Amino acid sequence: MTQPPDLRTWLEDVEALGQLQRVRGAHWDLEIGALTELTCTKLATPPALLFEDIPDYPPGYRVLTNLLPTVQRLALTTGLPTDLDERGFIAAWRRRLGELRPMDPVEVSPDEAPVFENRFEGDAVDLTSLPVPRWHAQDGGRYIGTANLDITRDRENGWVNAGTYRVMLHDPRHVGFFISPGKQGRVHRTQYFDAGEPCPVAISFGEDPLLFLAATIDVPNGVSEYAWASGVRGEPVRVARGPVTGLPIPAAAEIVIEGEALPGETRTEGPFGEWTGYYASASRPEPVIRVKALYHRDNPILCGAPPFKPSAKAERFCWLLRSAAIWNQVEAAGVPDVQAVRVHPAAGRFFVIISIRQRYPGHAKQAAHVASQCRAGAYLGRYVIVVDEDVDIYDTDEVLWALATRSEPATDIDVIRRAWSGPLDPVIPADQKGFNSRAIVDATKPFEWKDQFPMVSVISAEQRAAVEARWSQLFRAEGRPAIVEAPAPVRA
Ligand SMILES: Cc1cc2nc3c(=O)[nH]c(=O)nc-3n(C[C@H](O)[C@H](O)[C@H](O)COP(=O)(O)O)c2cc1C
Ligand SMILES: [Mn+2]
Repeated sequence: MTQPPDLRTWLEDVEALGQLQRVRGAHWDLEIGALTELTCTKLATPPALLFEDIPDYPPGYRVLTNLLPTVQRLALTTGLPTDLDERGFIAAWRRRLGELRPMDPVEVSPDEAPVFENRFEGDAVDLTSLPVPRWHAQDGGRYIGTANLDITRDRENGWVNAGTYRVMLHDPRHVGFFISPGKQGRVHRTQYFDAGEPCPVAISFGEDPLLFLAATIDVPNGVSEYAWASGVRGEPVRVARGPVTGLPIPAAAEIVIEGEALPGETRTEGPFGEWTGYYASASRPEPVIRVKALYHRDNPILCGAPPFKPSAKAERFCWLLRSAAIWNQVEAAGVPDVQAVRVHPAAGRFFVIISIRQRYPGHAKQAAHVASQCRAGAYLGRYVIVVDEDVDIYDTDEVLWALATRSEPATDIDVIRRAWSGPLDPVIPADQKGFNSRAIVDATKPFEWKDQFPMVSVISAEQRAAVEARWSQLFRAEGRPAIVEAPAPVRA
């Protein structure tokens, strides 16, 4: 029987792709974080980094970072062909999302669950036994959870959510977790706290990257990320029942904790270098988890996805997946003729571009407002730019050209006020966080006179091909002759 997919089978596949880099001897205190940021930023194809022999820890205890910054690894993880480029991936993923049918995970017995290879309960729990990195220099502590699943259950109807919400180490048996208002795990936690009850939580810190990916994007309300990931794979994910909370945990997770958060019990969380490129949420009192049990595989691998400024590309997978999700949701809302959607990689959620073929008055406005407020686009957005179909939205220069020449600020910018933001928004002052505003910019040709809009002056594809062929000497990168002459006419 082939081995069920987990992080270790994924690593074998990534190694076969030639995208795994082992690193020995890097320190958990800032060095692993710095190597992660710099490889992501500087290398065209950042490899997954598997840190071994981490000082102060047993040699087999490892940290894995840079899981998904390449389209190939994203395709591998989602079961799509690995030769797709960015556009091809978005198109293929959009189709997969459209067809996706969630499927129940399968529960396996504890002895079939490698996560229980090592078990610690009560006083025996020591989270400092794991090589938890300090990722960025100004972080308020060591963050064990950056590529994790925070697993909770709806107190009223029992559905299970798994979201990636960061987890900070307070001491060997306590962690803090930060969930932005509005996220599904936050709603679950609040249900227990409102009832004056402890909220049971299980957290996995190293798992099949398909589960991690599911936990970072907007799986619909009421749908468990386990069911969603099972649907993506077309095969049920294997879960085991957590002995303390009864919550399902990934059976082959590398590291899992179980515990509870008590209403009213908080400790200072943060600051933490966030995906916006800032420490915007600073530090605040946040709920604490009293950890009652720790399980891990032999030679566990702690996964890390520390965020950096968006241009570092560490969260590129999020922008690609989100582009496809917004596109599908705009179409599902009934907006026709959407040509493309792009969450811009330099700014992430803050900057969304959408191109349409205008069919009727108001079409552009409709597309942009829906893109700004659909589930995948609503949280922490800022600008939505809508352009015509002749503008290539993968070329930022083209987008800025359209913005500069087809929008008239006095009439083409709408502002939506009091939209869904949160503590991470850098430009909102600390005492006003929660809401922000959105600019919806219509950079399409005005519908009423679009057919009379000034003609675009650009060489046609036919003329360009003909001229480039006839004058090929002139377009050589190197070795251009001193004088380029028209070639002799071809005689019949
Ligand atoms: C690497 C990474 C770290 C994240 N950390 C947090 C976090 O600390 N808190 C938070 O509220 N959302 C965080 N997010 C965003 C959520 O994971 C995302 O909004 C997800 O959809 C939440 O799950 P939910 O839809 O089940 O609420 C993070 C995303 C990524 C990719
Ligand atoms: Mn969810």
